[in-house]
Amino acid sequence: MKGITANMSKAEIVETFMNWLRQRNPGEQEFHQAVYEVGINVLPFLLKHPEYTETNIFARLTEPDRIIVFRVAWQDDDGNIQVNRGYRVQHCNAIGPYKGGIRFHPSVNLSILKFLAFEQTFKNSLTGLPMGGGKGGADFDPKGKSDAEIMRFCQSFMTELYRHIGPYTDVPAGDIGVGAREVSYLFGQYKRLANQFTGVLTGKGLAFGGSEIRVEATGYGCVYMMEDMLKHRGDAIEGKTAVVSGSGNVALYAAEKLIELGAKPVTLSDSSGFVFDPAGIDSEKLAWAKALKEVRRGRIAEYAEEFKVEYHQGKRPWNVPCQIALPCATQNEIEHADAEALLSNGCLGVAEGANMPSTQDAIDAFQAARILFAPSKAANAGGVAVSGLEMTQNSMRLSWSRDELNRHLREIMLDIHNRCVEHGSERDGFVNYLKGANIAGFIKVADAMRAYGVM
Ligand code: NDP
Ligand code: 2IT
Repeated sequence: MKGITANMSKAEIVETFMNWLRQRNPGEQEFHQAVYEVGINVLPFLLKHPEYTETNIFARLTEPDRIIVFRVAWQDDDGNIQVNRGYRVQHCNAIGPYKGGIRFHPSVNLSILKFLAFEQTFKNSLTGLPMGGGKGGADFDPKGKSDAEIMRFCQSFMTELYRHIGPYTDVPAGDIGVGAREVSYLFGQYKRLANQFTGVLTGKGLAFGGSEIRVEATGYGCVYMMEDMLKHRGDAIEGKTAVVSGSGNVALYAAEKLIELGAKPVTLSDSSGFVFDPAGIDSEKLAWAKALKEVRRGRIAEYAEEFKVEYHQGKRPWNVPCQIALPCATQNEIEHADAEALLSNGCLGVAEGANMPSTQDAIDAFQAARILFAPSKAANAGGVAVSGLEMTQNSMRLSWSRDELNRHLREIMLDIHNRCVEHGSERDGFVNYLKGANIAGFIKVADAMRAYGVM
């Protein structure tokens, strides 16, 4: 890359690259953060691999293949016409069709979707399945909307998006604010416009091409990753106290798997606060929490009222003592002071269920303390992995059993763990899972890009 010379230190190389990136993408802080998190490992690796440097692959990978931005107009229940902005970032299809979720949240902007699509490309590569990276969404707030409003919004959103996606082009799925209900409305509208019943979205209902285990996959996969990291250190997940943030799709099924494996989740949260249940969230209480969040769409504060436990309004759960922490809500929810609090309370490991939940200085603190740290592109890859298996089943026009899919998910997570160990082990035996995931994810995409020539 221009400006980078062989005699530069690693820090100078990363800084030179980041200056170039920041100038090209002004104000896109989350995107800068995500590229830095990969660049600190991949840029030094490139020095030893001129085949990638000569072809300028990392710089090319920071430029999405294309970005689609569109108006989404819809009518609310009072008859008012509302307008939102819709996006699809088609980041890289070097190893398969663009694949990644759709997020509906008022904070959605181009920086957030570019960071998510960039991350998705490496995550999908790590799964070993043939999927490229993409992400989409809208600055639409589903909170407080009626089912009819959600339906009209989804139909309007898909009316533009449908011409840009397809089972061999781009296969969206859910993310924050997009669950089974929204995927169903989106798929229904796609099917109607395209007059085709194809595997164009994943996370579909089981009655119309969905896959067993997809709902559970991200949360389960995250706990499997923690289990494998602990095993690799000669430890076990059984008996560990776990702090979980979020109370959505990822958090609820992470808690479910923790309980099943004999660990004790003690917190859940939402954007209003967190509940602390020192006795542990057991299966019965979790079933209640699932009904609260998935059916009644209530707030987590109600859990505290129901089970007479503490509710901490406006706070995140990282000051609660635990051995393992699973951030499963959103980006940058663990800041440096939170990381310090976790460490001083004896936390042994963090597995990121959410995408980029730890800030860079929080990651630095975890790594300096040599605790187990699984970055999101490895720890939450189970969701998209089962999405990949949903695509496979749709192509084959058959459905696999729950046991078979859980077995596949378990194997894929172990394989990701082992590839992190392969590429991230340091001389003293410490495994830098972030470095391992970044390099393993990068190599496959980079090799495909080199093979295609300049494009
Ligand atoms: P959901 O919409 O089901 O749940 C999101 C949860 O996070 C809710 O409890 C929500 O609280 C909370 N949350 C969202 N935004 C914020 C915020 N700004 N501050 C505090 N809390 C917040 O989403 P998912 O569970 O699907 O996604 C959670 C994370 O996991 C995201 O980072 C997503 O990208 C990632 N992920 C999801 C996958 C999937 O398969 N669904 C796969 C891989 C990663 P509230 O209701 O108050 O907004
Ligand atoms: O961040 C993610 O990996 C997801 N939201 C899931 C993507 C997918 O296509 O299943």
